[in-house]
Amino acid sequence: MLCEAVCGVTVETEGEEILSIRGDTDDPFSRGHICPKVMGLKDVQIDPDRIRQPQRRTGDSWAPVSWEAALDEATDRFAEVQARHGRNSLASYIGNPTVHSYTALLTIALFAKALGTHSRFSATSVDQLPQMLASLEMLGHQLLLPIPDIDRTSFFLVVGANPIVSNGSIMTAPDVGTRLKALRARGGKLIVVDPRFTETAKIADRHFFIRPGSDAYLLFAMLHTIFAEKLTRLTTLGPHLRDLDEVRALAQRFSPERVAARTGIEADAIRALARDFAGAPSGVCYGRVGLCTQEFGTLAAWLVNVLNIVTGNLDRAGGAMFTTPAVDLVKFASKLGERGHFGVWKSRVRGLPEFGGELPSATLAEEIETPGAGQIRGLITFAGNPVLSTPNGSRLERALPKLDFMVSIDLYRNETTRHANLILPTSFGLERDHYDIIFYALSVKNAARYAKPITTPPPGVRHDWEVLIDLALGLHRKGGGRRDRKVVWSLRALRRLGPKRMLDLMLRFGPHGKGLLGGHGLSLAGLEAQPHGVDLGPLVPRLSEVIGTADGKVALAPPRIVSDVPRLEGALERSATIDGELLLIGRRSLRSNNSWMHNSLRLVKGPEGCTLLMHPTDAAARGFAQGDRVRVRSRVGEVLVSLAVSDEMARGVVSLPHGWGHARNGVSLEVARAHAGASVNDLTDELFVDAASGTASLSGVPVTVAPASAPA
Ligand SMILES: Nc1nc2c(c(=O)[nH]1)N[C@H]1C(S)=C(S)[C@@H](COP(=O)(O)OP(=O)(O)OC[C@H]3O[C@@H](n4cnc5c(=O)[nH]c(N)nc54)[C@H](O)[C@@H]3O)O[C@H]1N2
Ligand SMILES: Nc1nc2c(c(=O)[nH]1)N[C@H]1C(S)=C(S)[C@@H](COP(=O)(O)OP(=O)(O)OC[C@H]3O[C@@H](n4cnc5c(=O)[nH]c(N)nc54)[C@H](O)[C@@H]3O)O[C@H]1N2
Ligand SMILES: [Mo]
Repeated sequence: MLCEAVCGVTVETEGEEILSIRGDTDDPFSRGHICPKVMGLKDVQIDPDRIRQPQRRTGDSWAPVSWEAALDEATDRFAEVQARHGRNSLASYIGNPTVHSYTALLTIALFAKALGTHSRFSATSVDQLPQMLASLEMLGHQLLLPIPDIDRTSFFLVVGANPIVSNGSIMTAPDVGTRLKALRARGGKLIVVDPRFTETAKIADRHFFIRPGSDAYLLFAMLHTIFAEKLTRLTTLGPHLRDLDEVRALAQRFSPERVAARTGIEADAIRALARDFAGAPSGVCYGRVGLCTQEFGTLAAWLVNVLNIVTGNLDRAGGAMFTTPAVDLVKFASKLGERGHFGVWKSRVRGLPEFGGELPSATLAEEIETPGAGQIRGLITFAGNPVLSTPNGSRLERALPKLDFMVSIDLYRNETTRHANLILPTSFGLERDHYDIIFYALSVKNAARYAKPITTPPPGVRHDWEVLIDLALGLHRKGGGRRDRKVVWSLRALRRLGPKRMLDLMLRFGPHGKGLLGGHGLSLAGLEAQPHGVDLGPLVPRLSEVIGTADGKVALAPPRIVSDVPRLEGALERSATIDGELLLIGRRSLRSNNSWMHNSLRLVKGPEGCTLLMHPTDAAARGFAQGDRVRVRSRVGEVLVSLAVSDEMARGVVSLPHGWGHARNGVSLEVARAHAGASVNDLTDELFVDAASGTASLSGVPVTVAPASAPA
């Protein structure tokens, strides 16, 4: 409900009161595991600052308003914006918690179609976009994401992910710590490549510090070695690969010697790592946020796949596999002809490519600020906080007041939603039924579980899907949005029948389903009868059944990705920093969830969460001591934070977590304001993107660090 690990919980209630939340020991997948974040389920639900009735802003003051009046005003104003300035002048930003609500997910695509705008943004372009793009270009479907088979692998190479804290991402793996310990107990190896000696690195066999943003060089050099030493293992996949020679030729240009200085990893170590990986009985390379949100994120995500493929590890046990989920989104979308698209149109101001109909969030502020046809004048945010989560959030914060009208569908009046004219509040967590449609599709085992609502939503809120549909249909009635009868018909049908019926159909017609008439297999009623969830077995090879490329082959060197290799090569000799600069990266904490759990006292109390980590040598060179207040500056801005000196950090690299910075005006989060911290995205740069995809380069931002007393 708020985490990718889908851990089962047992909730004890008395009436509407939640007495306790514990790990469900009968859940076959999560086996009773939970983490501190689980208490967010209760704390957010009962939070006095939570919005429980629509709110309307006049100037700086807020007043409750009825749903009817709110929806009427919102659709009036947005229809007017679109009538005057064209459909693209209305924008939407869809945030991360959307993926935790199956009802929102089943509605959001129709909602987007109904708005009929090209000005769509989401958290994807500050997150996994490069992985989706690599899948689209290589495998023919943006959702066909390879998942590490960690329960059976003998070599797990983790590059730019920290599953011990994040609980695993695009790798649904509840209790991942126990799974990684089991890997080592059976003689397997866990290797971590990260500019910080992370919590995951601490339980690994080996950790390599890497210079931020240089993963594509490392991966290329590993491939260089594998090709040069003839360590490829093409197995049964061989005949189904395209462009192997082209990849070999590209890898030839990146010898371990050539990339050693740039990556900070010695040539011999790179060679040894390549040999160990290729020589392991099975192995899988896995990258996540640190790999994606960097200057060469698309190349790095592509090379991770290439490495798994040429070592014979794609689509086989212990390698990178494809989940066979009970709700098979890849198959459903393929049937509808929706495999994804890329670069079909470009952003108006900077010309960055759309992906799956969305533009990079790094362009949102400039699209609001820059006059001309298509300038954004209306905005709907849904479960998102882009002021804290997208690069140069301060610029976006300055741009939002320039909008003609803004609506936020959210639980809180926070750094973003406080700029809205209307906030429309939704139900949350235990107040609604739940099925992890996305995370069971990215899971290290095939599994499924459906949960009924446990408590009743406050009377003044509505379910997220109801709000989305009512906005879309209202807009349509007033002449806004796209004139598409099929979409309107579908929205009406969904409003009448509800997403639960749709989920049932998707389960019945999924790979484990029972169909319409009966027989064995899953249906919603069947899942309801098994509240602890069902184990649907280990991952099985299935690439040939789901691959979406025209010729059914895996494209190893997709032109739209390899055309970015010259940029990578061109940057090899260039230093990322000038004298005195450090490279900034992020980090996550077990007691925090992006930007929206800092209002839970039990999660934020204790040691300060938002500190700048710095290596002792770098601190000494600047005369800093533990706990000093420091001023961190980048091209776009500066923040004041406390310093934590730590040899966890690579030299020349500093780390600041994201999601903080709650001291802004107008924010109604009492606890979070008292533990405000500063926003790392006041330092990240909206112009620093992975040029291939437009994904924000949140990692590897050059900064200087001075004493707080230094002039601002
Ligand atoms: N407790 C908690 N759990 C969460 C979240 C949360 O906020 N809190 N957020 C959830 C979300 S939305 C997501 S997407 C996932 C993310 O899941 P992960 O990707 O596993 O989480 P991160 O902690 O961001 O891990 C990224 C790692 O990349 C490293 N890194 C940074 N730059 C580079 C680089 O250039 N190269 C390499 N090799 N490494 C680099 C960082 O030091 C960090 O250790 O976590 C989810 N789980
Ligand atoms: N520098 C830096 N920036 C990052 C990252 C990083 O590692 N470093 N990580 C990036 C990643 S991976 C992600 S996913 C993004 C997240 O970016 P966003 O999705 O923009 O931000 P969140 O902090 O997840 O904010 C979620 C919002 O949804 C609301 N909300 C929670 N539950 C519900 C619900 O059920 N319904 C509704 N309607 N609203 C709800 C919360 O109140 C909050 O306002 O941040 C990105 N930004
Ligand atoms: Mo994310």
